[in-house]
Amino acid sequence: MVNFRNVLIAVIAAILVGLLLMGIVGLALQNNTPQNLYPSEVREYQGENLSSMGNMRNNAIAGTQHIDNETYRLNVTGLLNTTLNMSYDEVLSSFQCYQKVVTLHCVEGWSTKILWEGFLVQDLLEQAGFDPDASTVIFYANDGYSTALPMSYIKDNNILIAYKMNDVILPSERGFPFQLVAESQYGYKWIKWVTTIEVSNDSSYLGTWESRGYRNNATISKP
Ligand SMILES: Nc1nc2c(c(=O)[nH]1)N[C@H]1C(S)=C(S)[C@@H](COP(=O)(O)O)O[C@H]1N2
Ligand SMILES: [Mo]
Repeated sequence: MVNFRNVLIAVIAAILVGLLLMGIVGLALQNNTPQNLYPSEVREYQGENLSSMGNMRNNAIAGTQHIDNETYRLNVTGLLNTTLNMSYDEVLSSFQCYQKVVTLHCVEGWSTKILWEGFLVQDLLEQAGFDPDASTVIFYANDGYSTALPMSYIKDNNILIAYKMNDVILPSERGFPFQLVAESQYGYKWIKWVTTIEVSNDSSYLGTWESRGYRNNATISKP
């Protein structure tokens, strides 16, 4: 005769083992859930949805630059009263910072809408006593990349040089320590890993992509 007590124990044991297995499988599945690479980024600002940093491309000419904030210097040079040579911390503590939601459009056709935080390029130039008649501002980066923009564009549009995006300090792959937020200009003007800003009268200076055939005037035509 079947021992009712043994059957009951077997059934309970089977249920317990089943629950345990479901728990293990569940945990494994949970651990496989993709995590955001930038968990503290903001995705909404004043009612506007922002792009995620994790979805951005990176097709820099020489790959990601890894800049050490301890040894980094930002040089401001050219047609100025004094040249500036500032550490990362000096830049961060010397200028009023501003926030702006601006979309980057690459000529390849993709775009990304980000909350930027940084300093006015004009404030940096003012600190150095720039020649107000100079025509051009040339930017150079750690990977040998460069680009130039008219001084009037920099002055008239509150152009930022950013150290944060979506409330996160720029990661190396996104241009740490600074990326130019070249609002209304195609992505190749948004120079990353900026090391030098030069005030110049060479309005025919051509940057990296400009000298390879992309228009020096990279203004995005409104649809
Ligand atoms: N130093 C440097 N900055 C650069 C580039 C580069 O190759 N080197 N590529 C530019 C181009 S073509 C684009 S579209 C944007 C892309 O910025 P993102 O990689 O942060 O999205 O960076 C720009 N800034
Ligand atoms: Mo680009």
